[in-house]
Amino acid sequence: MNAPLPTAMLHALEHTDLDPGETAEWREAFLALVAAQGPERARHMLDELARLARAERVGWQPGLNTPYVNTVAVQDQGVFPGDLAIEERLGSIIRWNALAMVVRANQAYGELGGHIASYASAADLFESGFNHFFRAREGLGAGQHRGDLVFFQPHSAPGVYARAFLEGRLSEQDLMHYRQELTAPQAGAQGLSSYPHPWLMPDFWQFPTGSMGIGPISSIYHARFMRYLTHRKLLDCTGRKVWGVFGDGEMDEPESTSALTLASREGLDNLVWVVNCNLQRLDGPVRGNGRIIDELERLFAGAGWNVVKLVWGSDWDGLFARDLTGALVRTLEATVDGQMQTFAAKDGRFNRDNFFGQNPELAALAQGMTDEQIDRLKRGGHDLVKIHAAYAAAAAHKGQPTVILAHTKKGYGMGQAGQGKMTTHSQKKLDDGDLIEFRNRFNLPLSDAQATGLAFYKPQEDSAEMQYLRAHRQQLGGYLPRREAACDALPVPPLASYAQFALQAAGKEMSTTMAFVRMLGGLMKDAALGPRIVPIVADEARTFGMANLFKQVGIYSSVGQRYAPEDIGSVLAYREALDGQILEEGISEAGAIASWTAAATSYSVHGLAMLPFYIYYSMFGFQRVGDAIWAAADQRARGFLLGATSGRTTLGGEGLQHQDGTSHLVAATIPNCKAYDPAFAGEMAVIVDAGMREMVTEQRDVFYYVTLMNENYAQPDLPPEAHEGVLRGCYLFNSYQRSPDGREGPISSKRVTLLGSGAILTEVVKAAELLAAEGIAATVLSVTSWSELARDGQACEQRALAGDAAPGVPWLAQQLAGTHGPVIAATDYVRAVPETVRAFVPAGRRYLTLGTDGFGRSDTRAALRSYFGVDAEHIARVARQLMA
Ligand SMILES: Cc1ncc(C[n+]2csc(CCOP(=O)(O)OP(=O)(O)O)c2C)c(N)n1
Ligand SMILES: [Mg+2]
Repeated sequence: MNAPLPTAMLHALEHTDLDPGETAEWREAFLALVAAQGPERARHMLDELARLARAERVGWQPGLNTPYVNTVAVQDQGVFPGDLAIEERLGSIIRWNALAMVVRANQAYGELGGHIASYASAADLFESGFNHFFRAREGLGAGQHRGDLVFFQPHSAPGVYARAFLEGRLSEQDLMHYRQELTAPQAGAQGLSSYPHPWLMPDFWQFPTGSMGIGPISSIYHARFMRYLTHRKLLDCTGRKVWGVFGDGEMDEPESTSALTLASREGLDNLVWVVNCNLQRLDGPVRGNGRIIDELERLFAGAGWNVVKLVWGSDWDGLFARDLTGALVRTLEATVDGQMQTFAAKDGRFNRDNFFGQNPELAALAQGMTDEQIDRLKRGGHDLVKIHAAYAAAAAHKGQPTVILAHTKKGYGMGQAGQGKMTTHSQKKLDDGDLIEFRNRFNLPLSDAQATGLAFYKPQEDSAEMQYLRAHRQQLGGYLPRREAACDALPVPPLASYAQFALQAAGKEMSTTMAFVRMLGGLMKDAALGPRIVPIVADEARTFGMANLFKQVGIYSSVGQRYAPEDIGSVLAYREALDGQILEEGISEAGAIASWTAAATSYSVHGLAMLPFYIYYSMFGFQRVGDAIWAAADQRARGFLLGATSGRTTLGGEGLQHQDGTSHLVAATIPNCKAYDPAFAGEMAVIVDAGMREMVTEQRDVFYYVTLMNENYAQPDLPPEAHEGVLRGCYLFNSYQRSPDGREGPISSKRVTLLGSGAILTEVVKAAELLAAEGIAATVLSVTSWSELARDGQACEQRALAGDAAPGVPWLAQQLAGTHGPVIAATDYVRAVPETVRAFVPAGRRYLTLGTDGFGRSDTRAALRSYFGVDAEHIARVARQLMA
């Protein structure tokens, strides 16, 4: 969608030319064609020439870069629909309050931190969106807009607070408690979180972006999930957009760019990214020796995105128009970002001498301008008119996602104190002179005393500014960001209706993975809940025996299935469909978890509760994408993560990089994650049932992590009285005692208690049988969740410390109360997992943990369990030693 460039710019792009005369003839012919027959014919001719060039193998490749100028040509800009003067005044006020908020916090407490320079560069990009594009949710009723999704650059949060202050959504007291969430309530204020954190500000922030890279990938999968909802006819999301403002430095995160081709492949024209190209990151230039805008243009264009470059402000239009020799474009194209940053950091005089002074043509261009005017030449991302034109082009673009590459200055307007300075990212102190200069720079109606005193400024309610701000937000559906949680509560079918086979397994052999997949198949048939289930896999459905679901519910594809699958006649046929239910994400755990997050937060983002089950190799979860799970927790996700083929010895031959011995350790560190390691299908069924109720019926902001095994073994019945224990973390599984002659005998004086979880519970049971045969009575507790046991124990402890007269007895202690002897705990995870409950083992009882510390390796399960010391033999030996 590149607009024609003035002829002069074409001159600028000339290469070394062996026959300029001939070149001129070709050029004239082409220009004549454009003039006479228009761009369509010209494009046709170029296509034809390109085809010929390829056929003749001349080795020509089309470049992906366009000239270093705005994509939207001046003549295509359209009329700016706002009041520029008012918007600029509003922008200045918001800039000021954002700055004042950060400087104040740091004057009071130097340790609080915060950022000024990022928002200073992004302010106009945000404000254009707020005034003209970002739609808020009107409501959940028919015909009401459910709102755009807006991802904000995290360290620009002060600007979003400053706007909410003008909107009357935050008070001056709130602004004074930026980054002071604990102290704020004492002053009757709301603390403002450092970055967008829905966990900390659940009525405000929707999307956590504080960890670079997670916002970008998340925005793509949210946009795709909206398509999924629409195609499955669950919710019509047409007309809603996902906007994301991200940093140019942030684009270096692998997550940022890893799903670009998914966005274009899916034709996500509901997605617009604005990359704030202030040319700097924290330490220095993003690409000092190159140009980040060029690099990103090639990357995004190559990935199939619509690229809109927003490089220069309106006051450059005249310069380009007067530049008949192309010197300006040529010079800009020869200027690397490190140098551009220096130009940003210096004054008008310096720029006249060192930029425009580079050659006589440029010097002539600058002749009519004062140093002040040169200093104020705006980059595209600071010009509200140009920004509006770029956003409008992006919003109207069909068939592709759009990225707007917005050229800005980091620390814009911070003058000597920070604009374009290497250290500007962390600048949060401004002296009186700097503050006065900033006030002057943005014409703020503040006295010297108010400026140096960092007074917040809010125009009168009846002022033109406030009326403008309110009217524009009203037109766009209300204020934003605003997180909501209202959604429909979903009924969960009775457990027996889909899991009877697991509860009364009667010794049938199966793995917990098989049981889970069978249950999932049953649940998806439930008329109410079924359609809301979102099964997600990262190219491992066959590994987990889920291929039957392909045919049953289909794999989501935005284009249906355009081929006859090889296995078309089979009951397991690979069926893709527009209304397919399974999200098959391919080999991208980062993508799959982003997808899961989109589904798991649908209740809030769309007002429609969905229930995702993402099943994956447990090793590639918390270890591989732990930070993304942490962000999902922040976003108050509700759904199931199923860590399949779990355990360090149970996966068998797969070895060091596949065998997970730690995921439960990490899961335990996430406050709203409930993690379970059930041994049996019945336990798993009870956990899934409770989880569904808690999340979609009671609507609590928790998510469940359940590990599943691929080992087949006999599945016992689960008695109803065990259900509570399963959910609380452990229950009495069985007691084993025999007299030496092999008959059931009286209680031996030698007694031991064994705790086991997951696949190792079967080893524990075998150990108990071995011990019983030797006259040592063994009681076995099945531990379904170490972390729930630990949390419960800690809660009792906390209550006791707080002076509660009835703090309660930890569940583990209660369960151990009727048992005897030393306690031995064994798991397929590192010892640190069972160590987390040590404090809640009754006093005087020896507690010994067995686990799988060290690197995994390949061998049979038996050999691995022997090696790590978690097999029945080893457990029994340890018990004997403790008896002796
Ligand atoms: C995963 C991650 N790594 C590092 C950081 C620390 N960090 C915060 S902002 C920033 C620089 C951001 O630069 P850029 O994306 O260009 O944004 P700008 O401030 O320049 O607008 C860094 C390194 C982070 N927040 N997340
Ligand atoms: Mg940057």
